[in-house]
Amino acid sequence: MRVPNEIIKIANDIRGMRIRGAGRIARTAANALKLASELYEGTSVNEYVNYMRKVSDILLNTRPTAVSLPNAINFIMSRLLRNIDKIGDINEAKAIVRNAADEFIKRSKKALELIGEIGARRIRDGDIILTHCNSSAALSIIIRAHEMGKDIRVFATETRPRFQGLITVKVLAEKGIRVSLVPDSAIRLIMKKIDKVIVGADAIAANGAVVNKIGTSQIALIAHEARVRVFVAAETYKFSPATVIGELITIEERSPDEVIPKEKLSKYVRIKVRNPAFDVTPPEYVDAIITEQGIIPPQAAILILKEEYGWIIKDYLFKLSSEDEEEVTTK
Ligand code: RUB
Repeated sequence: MRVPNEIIKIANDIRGMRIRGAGRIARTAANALKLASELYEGTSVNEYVNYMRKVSDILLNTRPTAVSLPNAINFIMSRLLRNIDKIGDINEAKAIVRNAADEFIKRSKKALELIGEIGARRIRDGDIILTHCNSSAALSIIIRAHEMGKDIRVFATETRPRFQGLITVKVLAEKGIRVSLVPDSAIRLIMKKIDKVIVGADAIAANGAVVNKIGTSQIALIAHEARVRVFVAAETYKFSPATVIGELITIEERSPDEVIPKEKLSKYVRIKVRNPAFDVTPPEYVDAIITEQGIIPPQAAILILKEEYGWIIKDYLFKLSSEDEEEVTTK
């Protein structure tokens, strides 16, 4: 069966950033799998599995950096594939996908709430916080601290070239939080005022390195210089199991049009415009990662990975060792 237009539209919305932010991308993908499953009209379980794999690939090919996307898809598809021998008919297969998608979305929303609760306890009355881009996990902490009655002030960067900082300031101002918008380039000047940096994450590697919106690593470096603490708010489904075996997280390179519109660029010759969308902050520049399971030092990322994704990691290691065997026998 061909992939329905509704799914192609969702994939295009993620690619075009009409749906954005790692957590939201993950929940949207879970919903898309559920919708695709409901729209499937055939009766063969095998064909259904192939169709669901195709839908998964289309969703996976939208944005490469947010690890929440493959983690959400794996959460659902692994439940289907693990039970494949026991599935009697198509309705049973569809029920597995529906329940897994609902469970993922429910857990994801609960995680955001818990991160808010846990993180807000780290905020002191009078704190001045700096945030970058637009992260629902980081906002959950800031908003919860405000709800607890703490008197806080926030600086938010514009976050060029897509200006997600404008969403952040709007949300915070609507909550009644005092907030100032600053250009990305003003960070070193204003860092003197800041008590804590709180940002989100698209991916966290096994060594605790944090991948987030371009500019995050500069902010962390400047914070380090000024002895300001850097907190990363991230659900456990932002942790990347593939990094345990040394895979790198792909940094998305987006269209140059986002930096300078085509008509303007044509006035300049022999210029290449680059637009990397994310960067990597080394663990040394991160003080703590706030997850729904508690606060961990970045160096403990591997423990979260072992607990949450031990089964995937075992799978990777098994594949690697069978590749080794193949190499030996073909030599
Ligand atoms: C968004 C971004 C956010 C993380 C975390 O990038 O870098 O900080 O995705 O967000 P983009 P959340 O706008 O390119 O998607 O905490 O909402 O998951």
